[in-house]
Amino acid sequence: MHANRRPNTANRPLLGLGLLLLAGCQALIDVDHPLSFDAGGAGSPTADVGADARKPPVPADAVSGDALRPPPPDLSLRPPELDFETPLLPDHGLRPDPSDARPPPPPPPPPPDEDCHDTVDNDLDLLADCADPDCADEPCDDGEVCTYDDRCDPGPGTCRGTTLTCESTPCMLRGCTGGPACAETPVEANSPCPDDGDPCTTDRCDGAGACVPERRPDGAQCGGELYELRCCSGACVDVFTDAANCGGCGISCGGRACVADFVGVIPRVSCRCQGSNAQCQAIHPDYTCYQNRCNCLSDAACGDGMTCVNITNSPNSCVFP
Ligand SMILES: [Ca+2]
Ligand SMILES: [Ca+2]
Ligand SMILES: [Ca+2]
Repeated sequence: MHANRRPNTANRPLLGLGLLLLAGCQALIDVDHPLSFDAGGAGSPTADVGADARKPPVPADAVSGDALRPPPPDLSLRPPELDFETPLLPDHGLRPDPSDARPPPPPPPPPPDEDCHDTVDNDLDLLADCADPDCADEPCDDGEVCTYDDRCDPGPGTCRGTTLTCESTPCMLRGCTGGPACAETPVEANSPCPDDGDPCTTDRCDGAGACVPERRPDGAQCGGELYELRCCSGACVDVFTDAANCGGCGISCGGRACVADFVGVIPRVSCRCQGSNAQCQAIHPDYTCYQNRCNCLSDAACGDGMTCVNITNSPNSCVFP
């Protein structure tokens, strides 16, 4: 008996695998061209392993830049516009008010002009007051009371004034005030001031600043302790010899001589006469002529302040006190 031969189904998978390998090999054989790019396509490289794969290859320089450019973005995918105005969180009153924003600090102010009187370098050029040329000829104070119109001298860069000399005199005190004029203070009236050299004047301040010579009275001594030197009408005369002021001021001898000597300590001085009372009475009626000298009979015959001294057995004499 023959057993039925049944198809060997156990080998069918192997058969299928073999067909599949064969088809794959055929495909490898057909792909004998490099990958080609479809320049007119969407730009993405494609491997055409079908009928187009047999087209001649496109030269590399025929591929434009556009072919390599990525596709334009899809604007429909753009994110939504950001909203910066709407707070993301409630501010609960803590959000700063734009009106409270602090303004930017102002630029620093420029340095001030130079003040020429404060010893400070105000304009920051390292030169202060008169040392700063900005202060040239500007008023200043040199600290000297005897200068005035003080101004900054741009040469040395110092403050200089015009010198004023204020000299005092015996009867006027003068002092500087810082101005162009001296202050003047008169010395009290009748204060002594220097002798003017005339012995018959007394020099006194007049109370208005001047030293005024004042004539001394007649008969005032003008020669120290010398009795005979006396002031008469402002002149210092020798009453022992001056025929116009013989023995006293104003006693004129009328052209005759004036004679003088001493009787003890008493000066005896009178005009000469020659036996005529009239010669002596020309001086004053209270005269006589005795022993050839005019003889006074009373003080009235003498000068102011003088005394007619009676001298025994001798002509009398007018005597200064
Ligand atoms: Ca200054
Ligand atoms: Ca300065
Ligand atoms: Ca001054």
